Amino acid sequence: MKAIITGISGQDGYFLSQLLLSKGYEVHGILRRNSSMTQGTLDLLPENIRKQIIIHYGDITDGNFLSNLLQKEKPEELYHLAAQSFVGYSFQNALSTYDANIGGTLNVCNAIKDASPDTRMYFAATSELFGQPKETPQNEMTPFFPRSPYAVSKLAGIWTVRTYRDAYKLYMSNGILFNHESEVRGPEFVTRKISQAVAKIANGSHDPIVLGNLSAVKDWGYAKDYVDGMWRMLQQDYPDDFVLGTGESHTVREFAEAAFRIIGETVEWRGSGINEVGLSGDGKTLVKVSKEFFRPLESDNYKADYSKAKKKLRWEPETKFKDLVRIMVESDLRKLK
Ligand code: F7E
Repeated sequence: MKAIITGISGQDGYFLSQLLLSKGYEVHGILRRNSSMTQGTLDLLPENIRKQIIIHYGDITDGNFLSNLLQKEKPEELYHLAAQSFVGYSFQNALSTYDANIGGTLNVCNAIKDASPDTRMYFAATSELFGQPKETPQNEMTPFFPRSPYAVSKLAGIWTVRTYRDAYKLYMSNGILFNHESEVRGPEFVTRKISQAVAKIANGSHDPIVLGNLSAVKDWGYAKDYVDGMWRMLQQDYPDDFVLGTGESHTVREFAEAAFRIIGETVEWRGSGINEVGLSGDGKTLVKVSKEFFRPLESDNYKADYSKAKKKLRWEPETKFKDLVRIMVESDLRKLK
């Protein structure tokens, strides 16, 4: 079996490439060349794994590149993970988010249609499509109501995939994934920002973590569990759309509390809104709030109903919230040793 992963240098590419290699796949990845030649999470893979991955340098915004690649490789599976995936940044640069996330997805769909119609495609959709959801928990039938340029781009993406699936009878499945995190998560996302800062504080730093909306409610799972769900989506008789999540909700405040608990600190919250602070038992400021990290619109109150995936894919998340936080903080503590 051969699979191509777009976005292989991101968090999910890190776990998915290892999963597919362990199943005996030939794994190909698309990587954008950059001047510093950094390779994202590929650099974090053990050498013996990394050298098994066949890299193609190119960009998903280049339709010809994708068509030529699919014409040549004709993979059984393609996992389209590449995206501008940081919601906060999408407010500052909507156009580049649309170019990568809408244009890129359209290019992948066209390349499959024209050059390799037997390729099964997974598209990384997102719980952000629900915006500020009208019902709890959210499942595949919950109405979409995007509240960021990122979510708007993914709305176009999911509907492009659905349209190509129906119009050209292609095997294309959408994964509506809730937040999934890990020890290789980018530091701009709140969970890794917290785990890195907590590890630094444990090592003597006096810098508090400066965060935005502490009350945002998300459904956080472990990315390693979710890539298994992606793979399962492509092993079905028919393409379909699936929600993956944990069914458990937590606030950013609770994530911070759980992370500090790993290093033996209990956070006491004082004040509210922009003036809220998290203090340690001996009165040290551990957490502060700044307007800088608030978004023009928030999208939260998330809680996944993943019963369809459980029934049809036999998928369930294995890692509990507390264990996820522990994995992340302990990994960042090890990095500082
Ligand atoms: O924010 C709040 C922020 O940036 C989580 C992406 O993978 O998951 C991810 O999107 C929450 C938000 O992830 C800070 O307002 C508070 O409510 O970690 P995040 P995200 O926006 O949920 C979805 C499913 C995706 O599809 C995306 O691609 O945390 N928050 N204080 C903060 N967020 C950040 N980044 N930094 C803060 O200081």
